[in-house]
This record gives sequence, C-alpha cells and structure tokens, in this order.
Amino acid sequence: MPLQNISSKNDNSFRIEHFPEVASTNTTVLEKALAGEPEGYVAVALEQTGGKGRLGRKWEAQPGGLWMSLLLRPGVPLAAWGGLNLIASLAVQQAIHSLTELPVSIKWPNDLLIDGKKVCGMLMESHFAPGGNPFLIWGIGVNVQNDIPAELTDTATSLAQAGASVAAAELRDGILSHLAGHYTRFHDDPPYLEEIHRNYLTHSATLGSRVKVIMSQGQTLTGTAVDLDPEGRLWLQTDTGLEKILAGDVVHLRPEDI
Ligand code: BT5
Repeated sequence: MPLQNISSKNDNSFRIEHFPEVASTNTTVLEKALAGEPEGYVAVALEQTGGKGRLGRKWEAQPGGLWMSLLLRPGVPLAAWGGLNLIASLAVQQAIHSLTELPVSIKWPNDLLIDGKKVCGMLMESHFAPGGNPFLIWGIGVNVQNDIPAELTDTATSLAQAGASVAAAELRDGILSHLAGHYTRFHDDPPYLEEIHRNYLTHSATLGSRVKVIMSQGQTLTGTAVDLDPEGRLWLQTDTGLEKILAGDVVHLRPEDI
C-alpha cells in the first residue's frame, strides 16, 4: 500500500468519519480494516463509552476531547514499525505545541505531558491477519475541553486547564498534517527516522530521568533512562546492567522516591 496515498496537505487524502458516540474508535477502525479499508481512514468520536487504554485499561473519553483512530498499512518491514511510535508521539507533540505554544513533553512510550500531567495517551495496535497484510491502528486521545474525572485530577490535565483554547477539529487536522509529513518522508527515505529520533529526544520527559518500569507480567525495573533508540526501545541503566525495553509502563520517580 503506497504511503503516498496520504498527502501532507491533509486535504482529501484522509477519509475522516465522525461519530457522535462509539465504544472505542480503535474498534471502529478495526472493523473497517478487517473489511479491507485502505490506509488513511480516520474515525473520530465525540464520546467513547468503552475507551481503551493499554493492557485493557480504561480510557475516559467524555465530550469535548479529541478521540480518534487512524488506519495505517505501513509499507515498511515490520522491523521498522518501532519507529512509527516515535513518529506518532512527535506528530502529536508538534501539533499541540504549534497550536497552543504550551510546553508539551513526551513520556515513553506514548504519553504526552503538560506540567507532569497526562494530556494525551496513544494506543497503537498492530494486527497481523493470517494471509493478509499487517496493519496498524493508531488511537489518539487528547484532553481538550473535556471534564477530567475526579479520580484522575492529580495525574491528568487538559489543554483548556493548561490555558489553551483550541478546537478539537483544529487539533485533529494539525495532528494528521504533521503525521502525514513525517510518515510519507519516512516511507520514501527510511534514514529520515534519524532526524525524527533526534527531534523526539529533545522533547522527551523520560530521557535522563530516574524511572521505575513496570513490565507486562508485573515485574519492575528501576534505573536511569539513558537512551530511547530509533526502534522505540527504552535503554535503562540499572544497578545490575543495561536493559533495552520494548514495552512497559514508566513511572517517573521524584527525588523523594529515589
Ligand atoms: C493510554 O493507555 O494512554 C492510551 C489511551 C488511548 C486513548 C485513545 S482515544 C481514541 C482511541 N480509542 C480508544 O479506545 N483508545 C484510543 P494507558 O497508558 O494504559 O493509560 C491508561 C490510564 O490513563 C488509565 O488507567 C488512567 O489512569 C489514565 N487515564 C484514563 N483516562 C484518561 C484521560 N482522559 N486523561 C488522562 N489520563 C487518563
């Protein structure tokens, strides 16, 4: 599937479908993808009733936020898919920053923070259908003007809370436009990932931090995040050696926790 189908102009190249309410836009896109939808399809919902985080966690998605998922059918080898994580995080970071001028940083693997609080979460789901071409569903949730449930106010924020008035639709177009630019260039010229990587690192909240990483089986590792490589792995220097971690949850440790 040629990536040139997605133009950096964000004109008619993305096929955006709006829904008043869905369970999860990732699920909406999955159904389309399984039915053969080409890449570039975007589902946007005003509200999600079953918004998904990673590892089966719940994502709160009341009206006023940007809840959308995009179908990609990357024409690059699977080994290069890790780079798409960097592209995704950077595209959203740049879109938010250019529209709001707020200081937004990237927390590995796929969160965006403002003042240490989560303003955006992303859920990348890869699908390898037997006999079919693999595809990727990229779900993005940005707290724009939506209410944040009381139990999350210590850890989450919204663009409105941070003082920016931007419309979800404007943000949607900004994200798609940044994504299309990076994605198309990466496809045409894979070494472009080096530039993405350098840019990503300048916005990383995780690089250089003391962190605890919680792995999928629940085991934890504590150390210093000494690098985030172009494949999207976190390099963690622990007391016993260097670990290269592909997936996990990160807690940034405060000085009093160390
Ligand atoms: C994520 O998971 O951060 C991925 C979130 C992806 C959401 C988008 S919305 C469009 C698309 N459709 C979907 O169904 N999902 C995607 P994770 O890293 O597992 O974080 C989940 C945790 O974040 C929860 O356990 C809460 O602690 C917290 N959380 C839930 N809702 C939040 C919100 N609106 N803002 C900030 N934090 C939230």
